[in-house]
This record gives sequence, structure tokens and C-alpha cells, in this order.
Amino acid sequence: MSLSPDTVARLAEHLETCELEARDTPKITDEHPDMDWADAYAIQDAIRARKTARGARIVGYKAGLTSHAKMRQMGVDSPVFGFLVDAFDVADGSGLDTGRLIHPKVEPEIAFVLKRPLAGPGCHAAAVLAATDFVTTGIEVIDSRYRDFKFDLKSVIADNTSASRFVIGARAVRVDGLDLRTLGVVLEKNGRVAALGAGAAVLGHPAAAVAALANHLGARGESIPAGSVVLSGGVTEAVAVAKGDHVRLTVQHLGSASLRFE
Ligand code: 0L1
Ligand code: MG
Repeated sequence: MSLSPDTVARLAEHLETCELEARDTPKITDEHPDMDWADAYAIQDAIRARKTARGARIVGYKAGLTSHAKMRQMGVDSPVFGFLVDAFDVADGSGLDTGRLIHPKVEPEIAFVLKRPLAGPGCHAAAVLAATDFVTTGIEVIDSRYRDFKFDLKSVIADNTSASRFVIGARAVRVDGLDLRTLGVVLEKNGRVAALGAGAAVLGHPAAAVAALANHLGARGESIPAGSVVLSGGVTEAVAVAKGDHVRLTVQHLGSASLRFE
């Protein structure tokens, strides 16, 4: 680590305040160009600790930048991981107060809910499928705290990988007999198709992204608890949304989920 504990705490407070007050900031590596990967995850951990100290519950995790479309969109080349708290969870079909967000975008995802814990190292897609209770449709709302979504990987990891809100569909589907790679994914914005793809866009198989998350956590002495929701990553590039927009995500065999921006 190159940052002192005081600096980690200060940056965590700064980024979380930007999140809670819906205001943007330049990326933190402008001020701390020597910050390393351990610093980046230490800042994310400090944000998590701030939230849990105030009573938030960790309900799951997310993998981000898991598709080539997303990596190309953001000019980066490896996945990142973040956490989800109960306050991020938005009911399917409900309205979200856009005024509490900076510059939201939505991502079409396949969400996993685990029936058994998963721990790396050595976790692979088959182990993920065996530990999965069900999969369903997941809309992730990302809202980078960085001005104009301009960041590098370390800055975005520190910012909890732009996590903001998520919606989970109402149809819980067992993975047996389902090929997640070939599931068609259609994201509509205001009734028009805005993005489409198939599950294989996520690291070749969405379960591979969950395995990568378990291996990442395992390397840090953590695991994914049973009951966790895991967002496996955007199947397509993210789609910008604004007040007045309505989005609907349909994933073949998994059903639909929707959200209004009010
Ligand atoms: O979930 C994601 O793929 C987002 C990761 C962070 C990068 C971004 O804000 O687009
Ligand atoms: Mg995502």
C-alpha cells in the first residue's frame, strides 16, 4: 500500500459523501497517482465499513467490466468487483428519484442468488452453478462519482465500481438445463431497443464472472455468503438514462424487470 490509513479514510469519506449528496469529483488518482491496487480496494472497504457502521446490510456483490463491450466503452481491460447494500435494492417496476443520482446509466445483467457460500481460490463456473439457488433478470444502475465517467481502474475500484442501485426480476429460475451463454438479452429504453446481446458476452459465461469474484474475495480471505445476490456484469455497454425514462430488461427464460426514472 502506498497511502496512509488517514488518506484511505479521507478518500472513502470523500467518495461516499459524493455518492450520498449526488455530486461529482475528479478521479482520485489525479491527486494520488502512486496509489496501488491494495489502496483502491482498501478505500472501497472503508466505504463498506462506513455504511455497515450506520446499519447497512451487505446483500451481495457485483462484477463489473466483464464484457468486451463494457471494457471497450470504458477503455480498460480487466474486471473489477464491488459490494451491494440493502439501500441499493430497488423494487421491480418502481420509480427511482433521479435527483438523488449524478449521471445514471443502466446495464443489463444476469443476477445469481446463491444457496451455498462460494470461496476461492480455484472456484470455477461449474462450482458456481452447483452453488446457485436461482438466476434472474438484473438491471444495474451505475452512477460513477467521477466527473463525466472519466476514471482509471484504481479510481473506479475505490468508488465501489460505480455501484448505485439494482433491480432484481420476480422470476426465480433454476440453472439446471439452462445454458446461460445463449440466453438472449434485450434492454429497452422508452419502448425502443437500446442494447441487445447474449449471456456469453460476460467472460464467455456469466458464471465465470461469479467465479472470478469468489477467487478475488478468496485472495483477500473473504467468501460470498449463501443468500447473496451477485450481479455478474453488463452484457452490453451501459445505456445513459435521465428523468422521465423507462427501462425494461428482458432475458430469455428469466423474464423481465423494469424501472422508471422520476
Ligand atoms: O458494473 C460495471 O460494469 C461498472 C463498473 C465500473 C465502470 C463504470 O462505471 O462504467
Ligand atoms: Mg454492472
